[in-house]
Amino acid sequence: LSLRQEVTMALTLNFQANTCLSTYSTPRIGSVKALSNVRCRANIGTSESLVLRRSANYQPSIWDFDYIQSLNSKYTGKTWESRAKMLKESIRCTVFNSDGEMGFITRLEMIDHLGRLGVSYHFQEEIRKFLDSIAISINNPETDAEDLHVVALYFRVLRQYEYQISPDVFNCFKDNIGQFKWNLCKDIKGMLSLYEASHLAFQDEDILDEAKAFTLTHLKDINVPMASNLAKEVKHSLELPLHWRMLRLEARWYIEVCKNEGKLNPALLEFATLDFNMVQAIHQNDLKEMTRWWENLGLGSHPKLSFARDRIMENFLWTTGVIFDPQFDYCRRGLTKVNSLITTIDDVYDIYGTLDELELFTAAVERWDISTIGQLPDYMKLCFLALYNTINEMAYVTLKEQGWDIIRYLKKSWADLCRAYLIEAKWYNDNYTPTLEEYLDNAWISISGPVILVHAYFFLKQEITMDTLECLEIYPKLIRCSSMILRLSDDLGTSTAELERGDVSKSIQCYMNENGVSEEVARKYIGNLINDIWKKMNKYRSHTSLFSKTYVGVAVNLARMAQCMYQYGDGHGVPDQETKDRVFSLLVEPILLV
Ligand code: LA6
Ligand code: MN
Ligand code: MN
Ligand code: MN
Ligand code: MN
Repeated sequence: LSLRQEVTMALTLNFQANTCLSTYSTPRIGSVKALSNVRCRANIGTSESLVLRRSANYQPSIWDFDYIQSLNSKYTGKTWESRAKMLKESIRCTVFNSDGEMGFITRLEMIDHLGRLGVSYHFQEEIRKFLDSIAISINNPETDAEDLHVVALYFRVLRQYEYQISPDVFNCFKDNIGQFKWNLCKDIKGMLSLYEASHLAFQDEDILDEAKAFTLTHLKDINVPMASNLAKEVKHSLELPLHWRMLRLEARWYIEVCKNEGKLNPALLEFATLDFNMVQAIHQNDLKEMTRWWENLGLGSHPKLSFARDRIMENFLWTTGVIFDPQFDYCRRGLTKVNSLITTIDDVYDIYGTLDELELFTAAVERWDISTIGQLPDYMKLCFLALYNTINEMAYVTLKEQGWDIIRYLKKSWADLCRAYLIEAKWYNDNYTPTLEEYLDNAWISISGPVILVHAYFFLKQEITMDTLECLEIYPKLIRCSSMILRLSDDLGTSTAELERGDVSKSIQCYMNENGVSEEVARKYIGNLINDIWKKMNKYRSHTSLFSKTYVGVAVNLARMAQCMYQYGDGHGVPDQETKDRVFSLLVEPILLV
């Protein structure tokens, strides 16, 4: 043993014995063995001097490898496929047949139901055709322009599908002094629809801000007796509006609500249930393969990386929020790898690495040169080579299949991420609290949104153009907005624990420090900021011609997934609370077919 190794061992033992027994000793799900994962705070650095390193004391993965491999949905194969196909055709006939049997409003509502049930992706063409035909017809005699629910639904659905529609359609609900008419608040269904519609606002659409404030006030303290289903939907909306929700979780929730209430026709519910279960079976396959990849890579279990989060399940879960459609399995798998590398490397910068080491690592990523690896400490060699090999392999696939050499785009996104990480590490080291603006200028990059979204573009395997590459390289507004929502949501959910453990001041603390306000006030401010950024993103998603609808969907869904993951705290780092339930309902348990 070298002197250094001896010192390390002695220290490790000492710390294990005295100061830092892990608080976590959780059995893994599906496994009988309890893991006692002991972490140590002290270790030895690259120099001979003794380095005190922090520990996040993250708990180990709660998911057992063999358990994940044993997942085996029965919803695959010909029998289910042909049943689903039959149901789909019957729905197509009922909803979209051209003899106009189904009225305008019923059809509009049906399109909303299909979306919420998670099956509208089967009817994209039919939906477009119908919306094309109604996009100019709010004054159609068939429409009741006085019915708040109908107008709000019309507005929301058209905005969702990126049609042009002005919020002036709501003018008729105002009185002669420009306020929303008082008696509207008795119409709870209409108020709920207006509340949901208000989240599709662009900036400077004041009437929608007023609509949101108006409906929020009244929906919050409804004390008239309501049919229980409506009450349930109001509560659900107030927790998080539809437009901000992760699609798959919403689909499961809505299918179950409709079943309990006997709402919608049985064929539609059977189709939605079956489709959910069949998609889940596909996700299980992706998950199983990714878990094998992660186990093989060995970053999650390597003794030199025991400070880092081991979160393959959670990293995969993100991708089902970002893109769920069966055919995009390559994208889900690629993003799972990217997320896993990010999660490990983020812990290197935030927790374990010394400033000198972090400078070296950043330079290695910038140069993307394997010969720099010799200068890195062992734990960083592992991270660097895992990153380098994984990303190069992805670039190879694009080169092979599409003929584009994309290494420089991928590499740049990682270099930008590491530079942003390094800036935060220096701020922390200097005990410096930036202004909110200074912090956010860096933090939308350090949350890894740009890395995720640049890679996602290639993982979709759509046609690549030089224009798009040039745009991607400077991170278009769509990427910036999505990343910023990811950052702010993450700060709301994780910064309390981060500050306790020792980390750079996050948005909440920067704002508190800059304005001398309480945490509560700062949190509210950040919440409003998220709201503003959604408005910008709503605009860009309707106004980009460069990116496909699928890609725009990925960017918007990343923001939605962030709001889901951090809705109740740190859903990414803390695996055994809401996230565990969500994994079960999205990836493990099928919905009962009745
Ligand atoms: C969040 O951790 C984390 F690891 C992320 C990289 C968030 C989003 C990533 C995906 C999709 P943390 P920090 C895997 O809260 O240090 O530690 O930037 O991020 O606040
Ligand atoms: Mn580990
Ligand atoms: Mn972190
Ligand atoms: Mn970080
Ligand atoms: Mn965080």
